[in-house]
Amino acid sequence: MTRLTTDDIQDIRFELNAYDRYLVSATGRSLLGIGAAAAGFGDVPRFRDAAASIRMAVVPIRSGLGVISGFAETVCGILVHMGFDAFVTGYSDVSGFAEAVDVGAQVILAADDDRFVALCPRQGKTVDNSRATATGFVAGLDLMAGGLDGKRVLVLGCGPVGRWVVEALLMRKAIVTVVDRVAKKAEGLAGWTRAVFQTTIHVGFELGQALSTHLLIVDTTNAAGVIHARHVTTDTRVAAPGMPCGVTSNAREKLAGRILHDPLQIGVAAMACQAVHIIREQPVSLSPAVHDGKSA
Ligand code: 2YG
Repeated sequence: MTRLTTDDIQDIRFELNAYDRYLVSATGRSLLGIGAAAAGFGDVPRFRDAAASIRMAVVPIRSGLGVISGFAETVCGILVHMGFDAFVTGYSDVSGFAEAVDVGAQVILAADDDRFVALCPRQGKTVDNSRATATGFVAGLDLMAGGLDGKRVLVLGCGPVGRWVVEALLMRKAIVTVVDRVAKKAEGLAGWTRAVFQTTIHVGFELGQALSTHLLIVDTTNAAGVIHARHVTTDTRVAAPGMPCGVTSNAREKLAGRILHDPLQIGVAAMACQAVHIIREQPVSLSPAVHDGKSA
């Protein structure tokens, strides 16, 4: 799990209109549209109305390595840009959670050193950034490629994001090959998909050969310089949620508008849209409130 730096994120919230223009040129949809697609919403305008009525709070967390300057403000800026009623709590940590609930936030976003989640307390549900990032980037690749059904897709990296990327690809009936620097991790992921989805994915053992034989690639690694210009053709499309970006600058130039990469935006957009989906599916928790261990 890569820890972002202030440098990685400090300009994001001021460049969201330009980023939307890029996303529309690459995928036909904006950040909201990609997030909505990741959460299974086809009709964006209807979704936008729902979004405006849902208040979201971002709570700075000081545990562990502490606050990343600009992190909460950037997450909030992405949500406001998408049309949500979002704010950063004045307090951090537990006081921030209490503040969020006191002002009626239905979704509370917070990150410590290990997890970045969107909480839906009234529904008793959480949305994890790793899984949302995976679904967001796969939705974007799907839009860039005009559908993934029956298409061969290469996934680099078999960590948490890689696993959820494979799940999202299999749900779109893609033909998946995974590669990881640690062969055992790739084999482990193949075993998991056989057990959970009764589906076989292919394990690639030679990175260069795998890159040269795939036009659709998802890079979830935290390595720089994995995808080079020699691996890129005019039909190659890359979704790269990994930080730092695994695509070299020459390869990015060659890819032109056929690459998706950002440190936070698509993942946050997918988290927010998934939270809206949870709230619309289940306006309030149906399970009886439990106090002192007894049902109320
Ligand atoms: O509240 C704060 O400012 C800090 N406690 C945030 C710490 C976030 C640490 N995690 C990361 O930097 C990334 N895993 C965030 C998600 C990146 C998605 N590609």
